[in-house]
Amino acid sequence: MNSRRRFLTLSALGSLTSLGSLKALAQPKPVKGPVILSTWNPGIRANARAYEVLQNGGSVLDCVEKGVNVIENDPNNRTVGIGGFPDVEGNVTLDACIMDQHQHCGSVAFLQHIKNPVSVARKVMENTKHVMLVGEGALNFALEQGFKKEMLLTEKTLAAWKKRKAELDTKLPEINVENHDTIGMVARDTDGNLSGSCTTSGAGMKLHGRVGDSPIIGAGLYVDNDVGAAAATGWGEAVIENAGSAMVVELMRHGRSPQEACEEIVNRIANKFEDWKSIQVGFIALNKAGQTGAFAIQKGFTYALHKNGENVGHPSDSLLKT
Ligand code: SD4
Repeated sequence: MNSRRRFLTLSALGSLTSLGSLKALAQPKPVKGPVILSTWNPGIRANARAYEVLQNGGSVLDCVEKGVNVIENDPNNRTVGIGGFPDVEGNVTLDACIMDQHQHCGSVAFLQHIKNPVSVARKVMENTKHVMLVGEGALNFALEQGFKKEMLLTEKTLAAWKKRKAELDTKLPEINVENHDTIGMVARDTDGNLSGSCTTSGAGMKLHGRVGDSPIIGAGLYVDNDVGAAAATGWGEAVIENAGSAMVVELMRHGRSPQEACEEIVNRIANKFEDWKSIQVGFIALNKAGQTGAFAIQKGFTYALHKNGENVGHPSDSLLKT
């Protein structure tokens, strides 16, 4: 090789190397170890259990199921599982879904009398060739699978429902206040595999038969093991209309950070939903590298993050600041 050609080859190699290292610098440094992210303050308790499941050798799918079971089993939580707020006719009807690292998912909607809908959703995923069961069919399936029929309406929620029902004649439901605390959880194990879950009693005082975003794959939850995972909370109709969680994951696929992806989809919903200032919608997102993000329309959304061995609740940033 003559010396000029040799010089050109070497400098080309040199610039390739520096471009390569620049690119490497721009990549997020992967977080080591498991990362568990969930919605709202009860997420802290759910994360703690989820982490314990992983530490005891459970899979990331076990972790997102058992983690949110803690909140489903808590009668004092008004928006999930037993003690969940009833619909306008006084029935507690639950929605939930779960999704694993192999793109498999299961879901139940409008399910009554079973306090762990997310576990029924997992059985739908694992023991049927379907993704989603609803209403009586979902209940019969749950009973066949060994779940126990229970009274989900507690004395406390019944009293609160009666009071709310009386007020409804004079006052419309306050969306932002009444529909909080659905738990969505997304997690990554030490090997980088992702799973997610979402469970709720849905919007308080909803019409009987109404199904929200939480059991809809792509709306309340989405997981793509090549990219990341996202979950939603808030006014489900706005989330469904915009395929919320699937869009957050899709934006991450195209290079957005989890935070940027959550912000972009909240902005999109605000641009498209006429009455956006009177609803709450929040997203959490996690990518393959273990980076996380959260964003909401209204102030007050919180999330719980278990990372680097610490489990901490955080306030989320929001579009409306007051
Ligand atoms: C729903 N998205 O049924 C649920 C409610 C919720 O926090 O997230 N509450 O529309």
